[in-house]
Amino acid sequence: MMDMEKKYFQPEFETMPVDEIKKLQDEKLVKQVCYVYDNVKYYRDLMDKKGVSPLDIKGTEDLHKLPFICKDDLREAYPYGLLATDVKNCVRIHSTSGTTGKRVVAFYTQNDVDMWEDCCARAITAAGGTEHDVVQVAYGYGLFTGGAGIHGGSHKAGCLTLPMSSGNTERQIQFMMDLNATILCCTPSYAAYIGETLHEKGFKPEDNKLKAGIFGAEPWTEEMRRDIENKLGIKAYDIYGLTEISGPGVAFECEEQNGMHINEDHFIAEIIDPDTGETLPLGSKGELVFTSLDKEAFPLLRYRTRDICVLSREKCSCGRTFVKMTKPLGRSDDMMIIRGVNVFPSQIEAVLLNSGYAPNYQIIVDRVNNTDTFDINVEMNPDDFSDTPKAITSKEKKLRNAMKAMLGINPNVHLVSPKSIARSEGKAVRVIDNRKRLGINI
Ligand code: DLL
Repeated sequence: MMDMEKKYFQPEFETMPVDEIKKLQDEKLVKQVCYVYDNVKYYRDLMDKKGVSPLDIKGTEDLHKLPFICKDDLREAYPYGLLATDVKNCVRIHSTSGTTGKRVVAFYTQNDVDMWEDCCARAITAAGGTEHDVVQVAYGYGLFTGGAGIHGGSHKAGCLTLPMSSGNTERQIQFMMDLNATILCCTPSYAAYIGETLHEKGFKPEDNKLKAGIFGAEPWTEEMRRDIENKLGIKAYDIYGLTEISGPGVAFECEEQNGMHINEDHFIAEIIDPDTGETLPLGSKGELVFTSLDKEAFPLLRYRTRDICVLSREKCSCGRTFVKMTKPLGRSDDMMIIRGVNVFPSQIEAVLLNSGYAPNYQIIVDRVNNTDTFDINVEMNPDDFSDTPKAITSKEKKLRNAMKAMLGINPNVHLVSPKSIARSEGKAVRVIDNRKRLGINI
């Protein structure tokens, strides 16, 4: 039986009546807009250009008057242009990939970290995490928000935290078994891989002490959920988030396992038509847009996530009143998530151009044994055509290292004959994502 006191991490917010949430959002929004206008020149210019003054924003119904902000703005303002406080007040930076190579950097004050960790603690508590639990954090630690966010949330939820980071599956399994991990947190594909390795080693689901998993950072299907649940003998919960807004925990699943509650006391969610920018009513499928309500270092108003989903305010049996989002159902841009890492074709193009290649390339992604495969075919320069196989291999290696430096993951690079990649009369087919056959919404 779940300890009732521990059903929610912050019940005063998580179960707040909907009209009170709205009131809280109204009040916080007015303050946040003034704060942003006063402290961020980039926003002041955007708002002035749109003819909106902070005085026009009296509550959430005025949200639509504010301009959008998107990844390109973050790139333009890199690195300090959207910072709303002095760097000396910041205690942390995290980062994710941007559209053309420049990474997005997000800053946090101590209050921002606290708020973010509270969100992650809510997710861990919703998955049954208490002081009796051992949380194995197998998300990457470092610039990626996965490790740090869940780690902080696990501390706050009072769990014993195992900061494994990702990789080294042998060690993951040894610690999982020896230290009686009860909650596993990692990307769903890594969870499936761990499950498979356990199975290959002859372990049965009942041999481990795991009871739950909190998996996110990349798209996964219901089939994958059942597979992971069966292999590990656990209940698998989805978790959503993005670096720009804080990291994991912007939204999290409860015991219903049917959509993720958005932490509405800290973020307002909207759904817009990705083509027109028009705000769509609840229940419509469209692009998810977030407005932060109390961030100090890196507040974003109407940030376009490019994730396509649907919001619903149907009463949830868990008692939480926060609006729910479906899993992302696709993207309105060309970002791919490969082995949990965000990859844009434009980054690959930038590496090719910097390395002296023409941008004639094709990316082929697939998932084999629960692991993403990542191949890039690149047309060699006509002069290189007569190179020895050894020289070509060495060029491929050089290009692969440059890709790794840009993307953070290693693709297989294949130099192919000049003019061998099909030319297209319309939009070039740069990406062949065979994971779609598995039903994954890339
Ligand atoms: O992936 C934060 C995170 C870490 C979330 C750990 C959950 C767990 P970014 O690297 O900035 O942040 O990537 C954000 O990843 O816009 C979505 O497209 C995708 N994404 C995140 N969570 C999910 C999920 C982290 N549960 C981008 N399902 C987002 C599908 C997800 N896609």
